[in-house]
Amino acid sequence: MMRILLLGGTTEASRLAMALAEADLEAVFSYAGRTARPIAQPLPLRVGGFGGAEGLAGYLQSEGITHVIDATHPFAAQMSANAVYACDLAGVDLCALERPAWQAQAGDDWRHVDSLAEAAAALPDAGARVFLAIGKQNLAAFAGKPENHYLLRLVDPPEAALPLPDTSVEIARGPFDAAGDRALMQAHGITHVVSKNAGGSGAAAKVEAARDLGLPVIMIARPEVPQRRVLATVAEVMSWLRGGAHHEVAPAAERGV
Ligand code: 3Y8
Ligand code: NAP
Repeated sequence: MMRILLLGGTTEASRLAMALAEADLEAVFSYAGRTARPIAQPLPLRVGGFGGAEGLAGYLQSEGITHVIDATHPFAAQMSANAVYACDLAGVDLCALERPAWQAQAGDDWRHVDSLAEAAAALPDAGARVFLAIGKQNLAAFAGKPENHYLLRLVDPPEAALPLPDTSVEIARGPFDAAGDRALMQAHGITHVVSKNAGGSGAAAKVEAARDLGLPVIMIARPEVPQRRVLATVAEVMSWLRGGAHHEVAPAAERGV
């Protein structure tokens, strides 16, 4: 009997959750608990860490999970690494549902960097007005450049003091659109955009808006994650579950449902 753990937190994870629910497959959706009110899902939900890779391996065994789908964000590298290790340990099938990285297009002025520290180093020392739309977990990396103004976009209001002295804070949850981001960036006189190469559509608006406005984007490349099976669409994951994976499951028609 197939029992799926879906590691979520992205647009693709939410789309896959719909497909699993419609196919009446047994699955549980997992959030890290990073936000106060995550989007509801059409699957049973669990929220919070597992307690490292060992904790995840224990969860897989105690919950009788047969398949893990890692549909977390490309920058959720720790979760993805833990999933590879835990599935290996527990002998559970794993596949990642991952959207391709964005590629620079005509009109883009990207500065490619490999880390948050390099992104901070790529900024002017003072006087810039920076759209820092990378969430709240990584702001400390920019504390070395306090002479710039930062427009921060956060999912929830910050509880603690921010590590940057000169900020405007926008509380908003994606997905975002280019027109809205263009207006936001003009209203704040933005001169630089910092972005993770998240891929997908939910975070792309600021990159499109920067192209329209002729602004430079400091684009942070994705962190490395260990080798695992990677699929790019919900359809591929559904056929993997029905066919390629070790535990066979008959198509719905044959199951008489
Ligand atoms: C808790 C679940 C869905 C998922 C929607 C996607 C799209 C909208 C765009 C910007 C960039 C950013 C951030 C972003 C986007 C989607 C997707 C995506 C980027 C929620 C969600 C959770 C999170 C966690 C949050 C991080 C932060 C990153 C904000 C829910 C809304 C910047 C990534 O304030 C914080 O602490 C935010 C933390 C991790 C990155 C960071 O390191 O700070 N996502 N985002 C997940 C959990 O608990 O497991 O609350 O509903 C999901 C989505 N955010 O179902 O439609 O798929 O990418 N999320 C980035 O791309 O740089 C915003 O502002 O332009
Ligand atoms: P991370 O740094 O890779 O993971 C740190 C720890 O958070 C993990 O080791 C795990 O704790 C816990 N965790 C992460 N994702 C989890 C999940 N889906 N379910 C249960 N526990 C999870 O992760 P992150 O970058 O903070 O991302 C956290 C969540 O936000 C993920 O759902 C991700 O998809 C979503 N998200 C992240 C970004 C981003 O830019 N990072 C963007 C959009 C959405 P334990 O070790 O205790 O198991």
